[in-house]
This record gives sequence, C-alpha cells and structure tokens, in this order.
Amino acid sequence: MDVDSWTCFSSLLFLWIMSISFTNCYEQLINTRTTKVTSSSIHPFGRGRGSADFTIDGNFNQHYTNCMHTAIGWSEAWLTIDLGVIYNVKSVKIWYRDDSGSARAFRLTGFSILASQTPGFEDNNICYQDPGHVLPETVLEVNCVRTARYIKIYTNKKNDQYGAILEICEIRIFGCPRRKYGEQCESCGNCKRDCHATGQCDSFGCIHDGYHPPYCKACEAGSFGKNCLSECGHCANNATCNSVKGSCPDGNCAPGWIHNINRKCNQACKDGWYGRECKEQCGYCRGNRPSHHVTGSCLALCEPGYHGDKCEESEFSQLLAIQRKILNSRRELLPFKRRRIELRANGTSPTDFI
Ligand SMILES: [Ca+2]
Repeated sequence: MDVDSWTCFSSLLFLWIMSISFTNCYEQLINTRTTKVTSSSIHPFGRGRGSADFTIDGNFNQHYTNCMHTAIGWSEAWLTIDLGVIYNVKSVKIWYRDDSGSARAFRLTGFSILASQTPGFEDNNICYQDPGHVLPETVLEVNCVRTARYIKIYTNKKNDQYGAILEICEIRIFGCPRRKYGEQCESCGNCKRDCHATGQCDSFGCIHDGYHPPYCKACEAGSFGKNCLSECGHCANNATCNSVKGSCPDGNCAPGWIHNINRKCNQACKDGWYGRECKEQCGYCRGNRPSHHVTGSCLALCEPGYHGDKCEESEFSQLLAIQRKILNSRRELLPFKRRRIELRANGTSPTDFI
C-alpha cells in the first residue's frame, strides 16, 4: 500500500471510528509497473541516480538521492508521465526534494502542469500554473482538471545560477476513468460524450435536449429544450412542461392560452376572446378594443351604455331586468285577482276568503 492509499485508508478508518459522515478519494491513476515517465535530462551525479523512474518507484523519501534530478545549465526542464490510456484527471500530487531540513522547493517556483490526450503539448494544455510569488510546499497537490493521457511537469524558471531544474521524488495523479467523475467515480450519465473529473461535461455538451450544461442536469421547472434555454408555455394548474419538447401535460393550457400543434400553450387568445380554452367572448370594450385574454376585463373604458369589469352589463339590460321582475310579480298576483273576481260574482266578500 503506497502512502496515498494509506492516507486515504487512514482517513476513512478515522471517520468510521468517529462515526462521522463518509468521505471518499479519487482513483490513483499511476501504475508503478506500467506508467512510463521521461525527463528532459538527468543530472550526472552517478550510478543511475536522478532518472525519471524515481518519481513512480513507490519510495516517498524526499532526499535527493531518491529523486529525479534534471541536469544543470538548461533553459527548461520537464517530466512527462504517460498513463497508458486517457483518464479524467482531477489533480496532481508532487513530493519534491526536501533534504536540507528546510524547504527546498524553490526550484519548483513558477512551474506549470500540462495535460494532453496526445504526446504533444500546446499552451492551451496548461492545467495549472504556479503563481511564482510563493515558495511551493515540498509536498503539494494541485488541481489539473483535464481529460488526458499525458501529464507534463514543466519549468523554464532559472531560480538559481544552475538554470531550470526539477527535483521530483514521487508523483501521483488522481482522477477517474473516462465517462466517470467525482470522488466515487460515478457515471457521467447525461453527457453526450464525456465529462471532466469534476462532473462538468466536455465541450460536446449534453446527451440530448432537456439537460443543461455544465453538469447536464435535468431542466428545472419552467424551462425545456436544448441546454434548457427555452421557457415553458402557460400550462394549466402551473404544471411544468415536458423538458424536451415543451408541451403541457395533456395539452391543457392555463386560462387565456391555447396550444399549437406541439401543445406548448404559448399562444394567447385571439382578440375578442378570453378564459379557459379561449371560449369566453369579451364584453363591450370601448373602441372595440380587446379585453384581457385571461380575465376578460376590458383594458379601456366600456362602450357607452355598458359597465362592469368586463363591460357586459348595460342600461338596457338593467331595464330588461326590471321589466322582467315586474312581469313576474304580476304573474304571481294574477291567481288572487281571478279569485276576487269570482267571489264578487258569487256575492261573497273577499275578506271571507282570506
Ligand atoms: Ca520515489
């Protein structure tokens, strides 16, 4: 068990003992038997010392005799790691030379890390750049979030009179296999092709409409379509629309809206109509202006002779109502009148009847 695995195991054991919540670690991607390492040069201090192989030999001792060491007098120095296959890389951890009793990583100051899917490296392959104004720790881990097979530790900084030099004792790379991400290396799921180790999908985006980058999670309520950039229509009962097509459930629209052939409910009622399924006819709005397509309220005044929120009530209709009331009351009295007439005809007083 190497140092990282032991550290991870120890952390998990400690948390288990303390009954604290579960933690996890990314996979360690370097295989000490199959991973290939190459350096820009080897310091000629003898007997095989200083070669790149020291960075993956499983020995974490940071005395320079256990480290790779590039030669002096060069304008640049590098170490490349070939992981063998492409991974979703998350971070790189370096154990640097530390054999003097004080920090000896000054030659690492200003270094950079590049990650590539091919052996060649371009400037856009830089995944980490040391700011250069703080002395790096002799054991440090930095993020390098890339989908890559080749990792390169690089410097062209002449931090002393001996030129650009690297002295790396051990290195580990963490991440997940392709199409996996996170500390538990879960499936990328909704990415069209691949994701980074952090879960963000690559530049190819999401598997299909109904998901939104960068993590390609399902559209939130109220949005749909490619990258969830489209807004839902007006579905009945505030229901959300289909995340892919934008259609409302069963094509049911909120009052004031109708759906097109795709059941999106994004067309307001035509002028003169309002309400559920746009089946209610507007009242007498002044100037023949339309009423509100949801409530039916006139947006302006009513035509002369009409009133009410929807301009449906008129003076004429009021007169009709009064007339109707009078007629009804007369109809109610009619049987009594007939009876009085009959009683008088018979010579009987109406009060006898009452
Ligand atoms: Ca080593």
